[in-house]
Amino acid sequence: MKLASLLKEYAAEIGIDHLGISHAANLEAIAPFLEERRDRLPPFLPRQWGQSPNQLLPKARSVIAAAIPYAKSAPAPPKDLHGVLARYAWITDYHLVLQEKLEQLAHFLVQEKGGHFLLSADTGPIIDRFAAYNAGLGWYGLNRSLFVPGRGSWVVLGEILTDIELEPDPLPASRCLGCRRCLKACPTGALTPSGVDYARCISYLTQMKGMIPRDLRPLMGSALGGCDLCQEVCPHNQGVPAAEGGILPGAPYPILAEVLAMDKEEWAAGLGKSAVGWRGLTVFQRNAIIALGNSKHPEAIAPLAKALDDPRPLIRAHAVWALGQLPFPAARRLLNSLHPEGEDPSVAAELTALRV
Ligand code: B12
Ligand code: SF4
Ligand code: SF4
Repeated sequence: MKLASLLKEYAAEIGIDHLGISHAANLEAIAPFLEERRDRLPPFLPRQWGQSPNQLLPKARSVIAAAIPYAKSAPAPPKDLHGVLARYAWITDYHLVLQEKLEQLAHFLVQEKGGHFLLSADTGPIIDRFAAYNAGLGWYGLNRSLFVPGRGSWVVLGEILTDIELEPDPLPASRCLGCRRCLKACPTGALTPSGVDYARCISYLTQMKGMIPRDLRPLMGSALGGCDLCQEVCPHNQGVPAAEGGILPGAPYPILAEVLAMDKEEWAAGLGKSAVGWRGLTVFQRNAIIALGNSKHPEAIAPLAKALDDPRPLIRAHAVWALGQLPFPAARRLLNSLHPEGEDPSVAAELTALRV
């Protein structure tokens, strides 16, 4: 049996049902596209990101791409004021699972053939969707997601670059219907036919540090970590079978008041284990405050009043904004009792913005 077939057989044994192979040189085709939009890429990409395969690994020959499904059906939401997590954050951080499986695959190849390897998944230098597309795993949707037959876009991606020559898989045909449901579902206008403007994408906003731009906060709804809106509406994502494994306690609808009362230990033992955990509790609590403001609900006043006494200016500043969203005299009275003088500049700016 050919090495590529043996590898796929082994992959299925360790739970990777979607594995594809391409010539490493195929990745070069993305270079002009990236060059054209260098100044519009998100700030957190690694230094070597998008480099040519031969710069990443001498004599690179093949890319082995893997897709791991994570679809889950949503339970009923709780009655208390709650936020929403994107599906990839309902489970333990997928990076750990991918890394382990890619290491197993590389180990298998070392035993069969030797060779050199570079493993990459999300935080690595390879553009995962393009690698998966070239390896025949699936097609690009208009929402820029990579869709795998039978799994929709509810898959995470990772790959191995190697100097071993392996038989490539054929390119997939696109099954995107061009129905534009994904474009219409995007609340911020981040998604257009020419791509995703990361700076307006709710997924990015929930992960960025610091102050969220004021005009975008109302558009975030109750998003606490990630955004699935342009995937949820896609016909290819309906009726996808649930992947193995349970969901983390607190997911997918964390209670907002509980999020604000959480300490670092509770975070680390629970939702901090998910793929949105890397940004830390403060960013997550900032998002919960925005969700409380967007709820326009009287029960949001009490947790927000407490947040006004928080030692972290980021939390106080967003709490001022969130209280300003609540159309109740009690919220107005609280805000009127505050003064910009002597406050952190970020908090003072929010108070001033309310009063002009
Ligand atoms: C930066 C980043 C983000 C940024 C920017 C997203 C973006 N679209 O650029 C932010 C934080 C907003 C983000 C959000 C999300 N992300 Co993200 N993200 C990445 C990261 C690190 C790089 C993505 C990237 O390449 N951006 C650069 C630009 C250039 O990409 P693009 O505009 O989409 O361009 C693509 C196409 O135009 C196409 N293309 C261009 N020319 C050509 C030519 C041909 C012939 C073809 C076929 C294609 C093609 O290729 C380009 C590269 O893929 C990857 C991991 C990685 N290392 O690759 C994960 C990754 C793309 N993210 C992932 C996920 C799950 C998400 C979210 C769904 C998370 C969530 N639920 O909130 C959202 C989805 C938002 C969306 N609609 O894309 C998964 C995607 C899995 C999948 N099935 O597609 C990845 C692959 C992580 C992983 N390892 O699984 N993400
Ligand atoms: S993830 Fe959300 S905000 Fe980002 S492009 Fe999709 S729908 Fe728009
Ligand atoms: S919603 Fe329609 S246009 Fe968007 S990715 Fe899915 S099939 Fe394509």
